[in-house]
Amino acid sequence: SPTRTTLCLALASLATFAHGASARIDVIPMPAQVTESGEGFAVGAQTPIVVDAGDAQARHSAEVLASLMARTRHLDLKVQQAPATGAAIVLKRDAAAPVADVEGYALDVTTKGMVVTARDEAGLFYGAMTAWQLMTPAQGEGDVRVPAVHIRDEPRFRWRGFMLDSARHFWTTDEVRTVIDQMAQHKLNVLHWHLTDDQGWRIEIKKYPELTRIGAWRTPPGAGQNGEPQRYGGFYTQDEIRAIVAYAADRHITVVPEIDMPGHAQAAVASYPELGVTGKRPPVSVDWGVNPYLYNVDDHTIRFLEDVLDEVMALFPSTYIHVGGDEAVKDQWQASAAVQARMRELKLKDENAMQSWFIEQMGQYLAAHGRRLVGWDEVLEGGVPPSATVMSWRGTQGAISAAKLGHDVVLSPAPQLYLDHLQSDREDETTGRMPPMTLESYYGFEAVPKELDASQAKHVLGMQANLWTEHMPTMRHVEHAMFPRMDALAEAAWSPVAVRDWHGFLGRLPAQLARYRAQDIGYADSAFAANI
Ligand code: TNX
Repeated sequence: SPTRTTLCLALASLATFAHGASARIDVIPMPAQVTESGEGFAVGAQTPIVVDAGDAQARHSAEVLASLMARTRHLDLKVQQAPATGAAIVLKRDAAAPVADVEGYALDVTTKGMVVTARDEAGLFYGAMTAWQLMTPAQGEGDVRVPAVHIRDEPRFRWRGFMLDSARHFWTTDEVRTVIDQMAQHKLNVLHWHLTDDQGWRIEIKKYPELTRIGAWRTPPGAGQNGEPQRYGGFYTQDEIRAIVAYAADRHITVVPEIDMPGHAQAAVASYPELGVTGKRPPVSVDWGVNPYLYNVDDHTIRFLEDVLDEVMALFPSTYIHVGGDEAVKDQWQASAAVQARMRELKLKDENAMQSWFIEQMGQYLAAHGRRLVGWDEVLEGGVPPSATVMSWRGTQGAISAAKLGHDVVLSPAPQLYLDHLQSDREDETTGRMPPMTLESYYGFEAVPKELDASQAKHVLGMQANLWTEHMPTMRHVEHAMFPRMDALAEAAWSPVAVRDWHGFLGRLPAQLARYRAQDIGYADSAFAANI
C-alpha cells in the first residue's frame, strides 16, 4: 500500500543515519565508486561554478547545472572563469584525469569545495549532473551542505536509450525538450524518436509535402462534434527538428530517428497511394493495432525511401538510423502479382526474404552514406540483413541470435522495458496495458543475456526503454508512465552490476521525487504500490 511504501522509504532513510553518515548520497544512477570521507562543505549563493576560460562545453555544463540549482533548490549560483578564489564548484576538463576516456568523470568534495574532472565533454556533463544531485537532497531550499565524497564513475553501456512515440500522439517541441531534459539528468544518451506510423507522419520532408499535408493528420470518430477538433495530429518542421537535435546534442544525447518500413506505413500510403501495394488510398489510421498497409517493393518506392533518408540524414547526424521493420503483415505482398513477380526476379523464396532484401537495400544505402541501419528484431526473419544492428523487442531471442551471428544488438524487450504498461493495480491508476509492471522489475533488468559468451556479449551495445503512446493522450500520461521508472532504467543501464541494490535505490528515491516535484514532473506515486 502507499502508506507502507512511505514507511519503507522513511525506514530506508533512517537506516542510513543509523550507519553514521552525516548526509545522504542520493545519486541516481548509482556511481561506479563512491567513497565517503570527512566533512564536506556548505554551498551557498556565494559559491561560484568555475570553468576554464574558452571551454565553451564546460561553460554549457555549468550553466545547465546553475539553472537546475535555481529551479530545484532556489539557489542562484554564478558561473565564473578560473581560477577560483575560495570554495567553489569547479568543472574542469583534463586529458590526464584518472577516468574513462569516454563519458567518465571524477567528483571530489572536500572542505574546499567540489571538483569535477573528465576527459571528454560528456563526462564533464555527467559529473555536473551528479553534482546537482549531491546538492539537492530530499529536504530544503537554498544553502546546502554537501558531504565529503570521492566519486569515480563511468557507464556500463554506451547505448542508454529511451524511445518516444510521436506518431500515435503528437508531442510539441517543448514537450520533447522536457523528455530530453529528464534523459540528460538520468545520464541517458540515445533518444530513439519514432516519427512515422500508421496513425501519423511527423517529419517534414521537403521533396514529398503530402506526407505532412495529409499524412500528419487523422480524423477520429466524432471529430468536429461537441467542440472536438476537426482533425488530430501535427508534425515537426525541419527547423524544429534541427533545433531539437542541437538541444539534445548539448546534453550529450544522440537522436536516432525511426522511419518505419515496410509496415506501419499507412500514413505514408494515405499521402501517396502509389507507394502502397493496392493502389488504393486509405485514410490515416484512427485505431491502434497492426494495419495491413505496407510499402511496395518497386524501384519507385525504394527511390522514395532513399529520398526520405537523404533528408533524414541531413537532419540527424546520428550514425544509427532506425528503419523499423516491425509487424509488417505481408498479406498485401502475397496478394500482389507485381510483388510476386519481383520476388521471382530477385530469386527470393518468400515474403520474409523479400523483407530482408528490402531492409538490406536501405542498409546499403545508409552504409554508402557512412551511416548504420538499426531495425526491430523482425529484420532477422528471412535472413538477417548483413548491415543491420538489431533492436530486440519480442523478448530477448532476437538479440541472442543476432549477437551470435556477430551483429550488434540493443535490448529493449517487451514487457520488461516497455513503459506503456500500468504501474500498479491501484484503482486510480491511469490508462495503460496489462499486466502492471513493477518498478522493481524494471530495476532488475539485466541487459546481457546469459546465453551469450563473453565475446558475443561484446555485441550488446546497451538497452532501451520504449514508450509507445497509444494510451497516452497527454504529457501527464507520459510523465506518469516514465517516472520514476526512468530512475530504475537509468541505474540498470549505467551502474555496474556490483553496486545495484534495490533497497538502496528505494532509499535514494525520495530525493529524486523531490527533484521531480520541483520541476513539475507528474511522476507516478502508484509506482511504489505494487513494489513494497
Ligand atoms: C508493438 S514494439 C509495436 C508498436 C506498438 C506496441 C504497443 C514494436 C516494435 N511495435 O507499434 O505501439 O507494440 O502497442
